Parts: sequence; C-alpha cells; structure tokens
Amino acid sequence: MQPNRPYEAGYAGVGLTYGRVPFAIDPAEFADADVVIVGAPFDEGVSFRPGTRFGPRAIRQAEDVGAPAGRPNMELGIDPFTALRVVDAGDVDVAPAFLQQSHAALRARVSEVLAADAVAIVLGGDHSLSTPVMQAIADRHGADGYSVIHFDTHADTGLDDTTPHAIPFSTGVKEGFLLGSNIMQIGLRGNWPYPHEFDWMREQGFRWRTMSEVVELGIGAVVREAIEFARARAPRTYLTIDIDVLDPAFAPGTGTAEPGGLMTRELLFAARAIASEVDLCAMDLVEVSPPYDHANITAMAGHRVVYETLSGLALRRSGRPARPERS
Ligand SMILES: [Mn+2]
Repeated sequence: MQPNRPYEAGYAGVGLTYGRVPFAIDPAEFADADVVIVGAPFDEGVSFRPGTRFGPRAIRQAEDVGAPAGRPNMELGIDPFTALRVVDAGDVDVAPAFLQQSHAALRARVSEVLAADAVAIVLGGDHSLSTPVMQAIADRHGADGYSVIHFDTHADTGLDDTTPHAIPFSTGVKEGFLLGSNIMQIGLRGNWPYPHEFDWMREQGFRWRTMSEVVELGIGAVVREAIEFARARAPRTYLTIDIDVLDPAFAPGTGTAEPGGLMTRELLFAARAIASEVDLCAMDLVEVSPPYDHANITAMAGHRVVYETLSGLALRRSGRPARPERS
C-alpha cells in the first residue's frame, strides 16, 4: 500500500511513511523486504525531558523530496530506494505509561522483521528501546552472534537500574543478551558515566572513544576502528545512534543535550561508512524530541542518518565499489 499519489510534490500529501516507501503492517509482507522501518513512539524511559514519543512521526515527516523522485546518494552512486526493497511497518502498538508493554511490542515486531531476514530500522523513541531490540537480536542469533556500534553522548550503562533509557547496555550484559566485549561506543562526553561505571565497563570489555579522542584522531580513523572492531567480534552488527551524540547546535531537539558533540556531517559520514562495511542486522535512531526542536533541525538530521544508513546498506548488498560523483 502506498500512502501517496504516484507523483506528488515534497510538501503535499500525507507522507507518513519513511521516504514515502510502501506501508506494510502485516508481517507476511516482510518476506520480500530488505529493510523494514518500525516506529517506537514511547518516552517513559527518560531521566529528564520527555517528548521523543513524537520522534517517529517527526522523522518521517522531515522528508522534503517528492515521491517517487530519485534519491541517488551522491557519495556512493546508488539509490537505496531502488536498490533495496524498503517498507514501513508503521509504529508498534505502544501502551501509554506502560513501558514494559511497549518494549514487549517492539521486541515482538523486531523479531518478526529478523525472522523475515530483513534489517530492522527503528525510529525512536527513547534509548530504552535498545533493550527489546537487543533481546530480539539475541533471541535469533545468540548474545555472541552480534556486535554493537553505539554513537551517544552517554554510555547508557547505569548500574542503579532506575532509569530505563540510561541502562540498556548494562542491562544487556547483566541479563546476558549482550556481550560487553562486543560493543564499541563513540562520542562520550560530559560528566556521566561516573568513574565507578567506567570501571565496570572496563571489566566487561567495553570499548569506547570519547569525544575528545574523536577530535584528536579524526572521525575517519575512529569509524575505521569501529568497523574493524565490529567485524572481528561477530558476523553481524547492530548500529544504535542516539541523536544527542550531535552537538546541540546541530540537534537541539533532544532530551539530554550536552555541548561539544559531533557535527551532522560527521555522523552522516559515519552511518554511511559503517553500513557499507559491516553486515547490519538492525539499526536505530533514538532520542529525537520534537518539542525541543527548532526548524526541524534535529528531525531532519535523524531522517538523513537513516537515509545514509540505507545507502551504505544498498552499496554493500550491490557488491560493487562506490561510484561517487566527482569531477
Ligand atoms: Mn542514549
């Protein structure tokens, strides 16, 4: 089902699927899909400012291209919407104020996508959604069957079990659906995690690059390191991107902004490079909070991070080298 006219201006129409791809809510329709987009509009897991329940809709509506205009990726020379069959399954059936029930719905939905051998791309929603996403991946491939590349200001490895969006990666290790030695985190800054939490992360084998290390080494070197790390640890990779890894100048619309982060162009490069060089099983883009956004800056960044991920995935599936448009 296609929610728009065959040809429609970028500002017209309901435009409620990501990139105006076909809507496919029945899991039977996932069978021939390469990628299934899933919205997870809940924010009961946050520690500070809620609002990410409005994220999936804002990211989808950040589209500014008509349908079905071509969207060839200038840096790769491939159009992901032509090279891949991408469908949008809409949002999971969330239960207001019942985070566990919303998590269960997302775990079930991602399991259906993985069972169809498609890549799940989840639009958040707060970062607690990584818990059901990783549970679904581990259900299918085992805890040792996947690695994680995680972009974030915060490590989300809280040890007090109180705030759901601050603990998915510690919970995963404690409950056995994530191996601590299989995760690399990029962009950490600010004051948290605290030293005792970093000690725990070291003990579990976590790897990370702080924002200062990214500045010193360069985003290219850090992304290369992450790709090699992920490929060495497991046959497939889960890419999870908290939009607050961006500087608030580039992503003001988020709940726990922290100055001193990545530029949007660096994150777009990273998503494109990683998706073109690892075998992704799932990806998510979390913590876009439209009530704090200005001029759709953050929603647009989230939309484009997903687009670059799709582009990299399309290139990898094509089996050919990139053909960037150069003079
Ligand atoms: Mn996070």
